[in-house]
Amino acid sequence: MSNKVVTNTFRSVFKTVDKELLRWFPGHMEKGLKQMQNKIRSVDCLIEVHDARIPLSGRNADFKYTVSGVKPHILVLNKVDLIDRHYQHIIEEKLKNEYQHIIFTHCRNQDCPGIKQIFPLAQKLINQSDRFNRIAEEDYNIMIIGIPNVGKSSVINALRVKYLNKGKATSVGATPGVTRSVLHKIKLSDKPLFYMFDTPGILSPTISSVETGLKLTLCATMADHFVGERILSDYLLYWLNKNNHFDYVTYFGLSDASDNILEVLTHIAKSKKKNIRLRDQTNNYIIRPDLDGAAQIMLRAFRVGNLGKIMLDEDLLV
Ligand SMILES: Nc1nc2c(ncn2[C@@H]2O[C@H](COP(=O)(O)OP(=O)(O)OP(=O)(O)O)[C@@H](O)[C@H]2O)c(=O)[nH]1
Ligand SMILES: [Mg+2]
Repeated sequence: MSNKVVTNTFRSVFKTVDKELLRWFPGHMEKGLKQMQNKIRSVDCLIEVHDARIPLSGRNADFKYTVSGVKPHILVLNKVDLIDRHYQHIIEEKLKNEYQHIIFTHCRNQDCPGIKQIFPLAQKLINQSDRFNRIAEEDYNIMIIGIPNVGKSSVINALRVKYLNKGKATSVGATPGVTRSVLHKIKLSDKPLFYMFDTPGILSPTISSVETGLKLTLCATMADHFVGERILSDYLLYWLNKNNHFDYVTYFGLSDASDNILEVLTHIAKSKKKNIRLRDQTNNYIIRPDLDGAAQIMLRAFRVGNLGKIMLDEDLLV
């Protein structure tokens, strides 16, 4: 936390975003969902992966009706390295009526205790279940579901390294929509014979509010251009100020906190020497701060944790 004295008064609501943001369901998601539904009969356990920075926002509530319901179901809240540890217990309490089994993971850490818990818990739950139509089958299938870019493929790779001692079996990437081929079947263990299905990220066809959409985009579950990088960085600034997270002041070398995104982006552009050349009315070149480039720097800093450990749903937990 910054030790700067913060004297400003900040915005209490965020305005300016188009409601179009709330309608987002590209064709590949609809197709992916249908293929997941067709496969559900051959699944013994569902592992829903979500981003620990938004444990309440943007989980696809429709999974309850479309793929979930009768199979054992584990919620994995991934990227726990990016939130303050004390939130884990608060999140568990908040979600305990919806999910009986919640595990927090950090996929880039092979010693992560959460990664070690997933497979034993899945086996225990499957053994306790009657496996419905699959009682005679000797192989066990786990389906990994969730919205885009939360780390579904990373969870699969981490489990595979742990139990099969084999490297990456499925592609991982920083932008949403990396896994497109539906139901890529990946072996997890030989005895007993376990497979995992990787699936593409499926967002809700309608996102409940503009702020939920903005939080989802800040966590890179939707591409930035749906909102626009400047608006997104403005929402980030609004959220940080409103919730008293002022690490950004020190990180970017600002003299004080500010609620004015143009002021902040101009400062970032100047300090990082990000400029663009434009022509003025007399056709001469003029140099201006590259505000879009600065917005990208600000968003990246948030996403890798340089602006502090931030749990974007903290305002919903109180
Ligand atoms: N900080 C952090 N980043 C992670 C973690 N797990 C995954 N990532 C990163 O998150 C991004 C998305 O990971 P993927 O495993 O591709 O996510 P996915 O859910 O399979 O994404 P889609 O297939 O696009 O839906 C990548 O840049 C990963 O390196 C984690 O525990 N902590
Ligand atoms: Mg993937």
